[in-house]
Amino acid sequence: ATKAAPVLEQNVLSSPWGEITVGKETLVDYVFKDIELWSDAPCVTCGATGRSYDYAMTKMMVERCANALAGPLKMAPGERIGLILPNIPEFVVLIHGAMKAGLVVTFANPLYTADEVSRQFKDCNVKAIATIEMFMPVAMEVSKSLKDYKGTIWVGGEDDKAKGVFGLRSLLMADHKADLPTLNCDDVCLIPYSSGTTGMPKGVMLTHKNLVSNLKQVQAPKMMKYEGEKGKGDVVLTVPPFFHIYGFNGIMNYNLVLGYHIVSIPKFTPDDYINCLVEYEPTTLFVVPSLLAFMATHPLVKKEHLQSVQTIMVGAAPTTDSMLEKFLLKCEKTKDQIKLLQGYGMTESSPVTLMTPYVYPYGKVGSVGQLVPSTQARIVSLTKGEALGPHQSGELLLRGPQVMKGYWNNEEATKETVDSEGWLHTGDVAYYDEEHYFYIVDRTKELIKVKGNQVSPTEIESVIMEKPEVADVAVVGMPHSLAGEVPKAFVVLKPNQKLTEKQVYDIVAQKLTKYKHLEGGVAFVDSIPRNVAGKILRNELKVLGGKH
Ligand code: 4UW
Repeated sequence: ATKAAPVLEQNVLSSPWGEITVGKETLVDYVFKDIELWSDAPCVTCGATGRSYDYAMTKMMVERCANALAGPLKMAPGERIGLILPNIPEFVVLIHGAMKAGLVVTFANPLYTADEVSRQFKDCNVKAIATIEMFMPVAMEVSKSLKDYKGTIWVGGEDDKAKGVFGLRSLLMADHKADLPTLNCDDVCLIPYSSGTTGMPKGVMLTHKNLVSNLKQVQAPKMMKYEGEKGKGDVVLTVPPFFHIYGFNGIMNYNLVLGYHIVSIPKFTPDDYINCLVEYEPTTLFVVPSLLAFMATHPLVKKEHLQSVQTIMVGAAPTTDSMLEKFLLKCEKTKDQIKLLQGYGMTESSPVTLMTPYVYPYGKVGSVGQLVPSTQARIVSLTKGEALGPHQSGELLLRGPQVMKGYWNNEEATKETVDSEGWLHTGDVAYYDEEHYFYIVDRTKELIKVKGNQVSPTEIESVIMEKPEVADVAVVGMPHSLAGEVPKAFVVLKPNQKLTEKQVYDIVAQKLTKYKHLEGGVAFVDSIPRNVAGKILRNELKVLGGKH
């Protein structure tokens, strides 16, 4: 079942799983297209509070939300709305409601500082924000920096007209009627932020067509078990955030299309997670490697907790064979009893491009899988740029209908990332074997991944550079057993200036969210190694970092 597809000219590989039909559906229509088949089945449940909506209720709330946004909030098609929300059932309502109203959604990690959110929301000119009580202070502060701001939606809160606050409940209860626009599948509907191969986080423009194509690709008949099993009543427990492309499209939308019951928790705690395993008996878990490591190694997680689990999908950062094996040992199950699937993707590709098929040979554990349908790949040499054959490592290039339209307001970065032939330059180093299974071995881009979260070294560097004592700085990712990587800073001080490691740590901790903090440490050096073009030689620093 896993025969490689023929190699095309110039070592271009195509998917062994065929093609999808790229259609004209909009994301919200596609996601709820089969809802009559399971309208009274549970759709999305908060694993911490038990709050739950069935499919019919969710769809009705989506429609009312769209009308409220176009009505009382006066949001016009194409305008941006920013979500500052953890994984709660209302996330589904707000994001699909906004898209149904023709709005473009951008989402931020709710644990971001006001500075971080503000930078993103200003960049794409957000005109309304939706959030929960805990993050209202951030939302109100950020809203002051936004032009033509139209209002804040408070999930779980009441109207406060004087402050421009709309309670979600009262918006939905009022059942407003507005003129909703006719949507075009080529319209941008989502702008998540990614640092790409270099620099600060940039808005990634994804269209309905990009996102729907990817949903079709990951449901490829033959590649996945799911053919003919729709609506079977799977229960999915997921922690990866809905405000990241993997959580939003790869998990939320994917499971909505299939009519599955999505259980999530707004904040990971071992107790809540284990309670969900026991109470909901999930058949599928969506995880990142650090969560897999938690289950495999934490003494609180017992094999009895994992008895209902049939499939685990892991991705967003590298995981190891030995961690996968440790997990199976913990469950006392074989790979035939629990399928460990891996996927690889990027925000810039909606996100999935490589995935292990549901059935694959044991020896391929550790691979991120094969090309999903309608996707092509090339591996090009890092030095000369020529296309390489099997078992040769080089930069991974990808092409398919899921590749972004471009970066928001940044033509230069777009051109550097998606070339004139449509190839997405991933900045990841990979190779493939004879059966066209891919293996990620390294990264040429600057990106640091902490527990699956993106960390842009440029962003941390720019915060440290604000200190007058600092002459130069570079941040790199250092390997870490649980988080995968953690950031470490190399700082050059100006002559006769003093800063302690703690002071540098604190500068970052004040401005940026927790997973961006310098857990890899701070080292003071005489100079930062750079090439002739002034580009930081990060690999040299990584080697040095282990010694400092
Ligand atoms: N192994 C090694 C991996 C892997 C990886 C990603 O934040 P972004 O832009 O996007 C993501 C997307 C994750 C994802 C997509 C689809 C999927 O099926 C799945 O797993 C089930 C996960 O994280 O970061 C993109 C970068 O993250 C690294 C890699 O460097 C990539 O360019 N990355 N997945 N399996 N590294």
